[in-house]
Amino acid sequence: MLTATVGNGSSADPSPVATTGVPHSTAQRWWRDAVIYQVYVRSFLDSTGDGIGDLAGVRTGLPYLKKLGVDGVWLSPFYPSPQHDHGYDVADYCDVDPVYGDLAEFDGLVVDAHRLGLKVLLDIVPNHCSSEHPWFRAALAEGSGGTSRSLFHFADGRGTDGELPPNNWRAMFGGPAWSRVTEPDGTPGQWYLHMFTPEQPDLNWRNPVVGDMFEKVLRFWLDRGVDGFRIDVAAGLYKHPELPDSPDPEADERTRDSVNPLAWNQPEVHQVWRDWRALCEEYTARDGHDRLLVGEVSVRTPREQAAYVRPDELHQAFFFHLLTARWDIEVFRTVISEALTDIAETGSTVTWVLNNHDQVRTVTRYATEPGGGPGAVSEATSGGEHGPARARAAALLMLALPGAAYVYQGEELGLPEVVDLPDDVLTDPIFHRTGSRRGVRDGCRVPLPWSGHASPFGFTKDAEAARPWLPQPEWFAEHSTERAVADTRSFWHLYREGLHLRRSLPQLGEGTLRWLDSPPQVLAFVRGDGLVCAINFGTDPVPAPVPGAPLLASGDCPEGTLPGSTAAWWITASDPR
Ligand code: ISL
Repeated sequence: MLTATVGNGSSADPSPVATTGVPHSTAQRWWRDAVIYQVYVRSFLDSTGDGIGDLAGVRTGLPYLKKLGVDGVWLSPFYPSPQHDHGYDVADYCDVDPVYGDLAEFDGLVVDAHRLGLKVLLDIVPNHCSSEHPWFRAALAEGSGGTSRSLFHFADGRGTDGELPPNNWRAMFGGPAWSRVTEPDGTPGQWYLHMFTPEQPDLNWRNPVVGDMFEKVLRFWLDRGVDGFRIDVAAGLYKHPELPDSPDPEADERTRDSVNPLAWNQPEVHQVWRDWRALCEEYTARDGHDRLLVGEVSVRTPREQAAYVRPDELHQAFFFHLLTARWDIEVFRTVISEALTDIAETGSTVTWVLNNHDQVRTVTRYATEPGGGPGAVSEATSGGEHGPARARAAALLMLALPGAAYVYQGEELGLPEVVDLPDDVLTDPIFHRTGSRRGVRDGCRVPLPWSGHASPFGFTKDAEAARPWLPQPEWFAEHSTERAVADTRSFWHLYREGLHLRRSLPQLGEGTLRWLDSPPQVLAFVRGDGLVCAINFGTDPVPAPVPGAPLLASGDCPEGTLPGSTAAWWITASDPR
């Protein structure tokens, strides 16, 4: 219900204005405040009964997503791949893995999506390919000195017989970032660089052939009608040209090298994004519709991230600082303020994200805080007392912030992380390479529950089907889409209502945000002329900042109050302070 209520808010002076500085989006610049739904294809919907989701399943689910109210989908990699990292190890960038369908199915998906008014984004993986890619196979076959080796980072080892890796870099998924090959004559040979698993050799972007290949790949998919790309590891690609030792390869976590300043965030990478942006503009010039580049840019600060979304580079970069923020009002306030200052200065909009296929789901993450970040989830916790309420509140906050947002499949169902998958079903290379469950990502990738009371919960098409590729717990029944859609108090209805209000209210989407003075546990701001959003990080109720019933709330708000772990939106005709 759209209830216009009048109120005077709290009494102190407002904080300074933060603004995105550009007018509300147009059809061309649709991405600036779009909400995109991340489809992890493998776990969305299985049409063939092999226990693995596929493109035909995605097609079937499109009307559901339309009803939810998102603007488009980002499809996780479905290219031919040996699946060592579930498709982030690409063997052929211009085809569909038979597990997921074929090109005709893909073309049908694009047609269906566009008919429904949904954009389609693909996941492109330019930092590395699969060790099964023809280039890497050729590099192995040609031996030391072969031209294909220059497409990757091959180097002689250190030590008397080259038995030591060329430098001390660590892989993101555990172990050294180098593996030694056996040369065609059977002798131990050179080493090659892989910042993730050995099955994902890093490409050498200093060789122009690599960039030329990716230009063809982008054109291949743009010509098939896609609306843009999510770019994997967009702060990667270039390494320090001399591949020297990292000053402190284990400064971050024991198994991750994400802070190695020589492996990431090299200045040369920005030219790639300028070239890709120019290519997108070429397509925009043809029909007036922007193609979107959204980067997975994992860098330390919002300011560093801003460099990737300069006007001639990527359109968007996921703002992971919100996703990694613990449930703490000051952390949230700082993260949001920095985003609005640093990213808005570039003329882009902030791209908010709370969940994705690499992270512990919010319902579980927030349940375990304060005290632990995404890597510190107790196995005993699966939602907890506060998790769902906090996750609902965070969702409403995210949808009220200026800019774009991404929703990860299952987020709209309030799906908790599956924290107790037995070791023998875990598929994540992080588990197999580190021997530890820390940071393991299977728990957020369990196939979605659609209907019914028992696994496969409608994920696979019939009872004869193979079991889902990861086991679904019994309690998934409580989170099926069928139940969620039928229950007006579900997460699903909260997301749906929030998404629909974003469309209908001019204050939401792009625009300004002005902080309001508020009680110590409450973050409150006003959007445009009179949409107030407040979120109570505490456990006790506080007086609502605006009298009258909220327009939308993440939980019950007894008259005039905002309970703990709750967010709400109000429309007010008076100037809130
Ligand atoms: O996830 C991260 C931190 O927790 C990021 O630092 C990092 O960017 C991430 O590991 C990279 O992820 C992406 O590339 C991987 C793939 O396994 C992930 O699923 C993908 O999102 C390798 O392609």
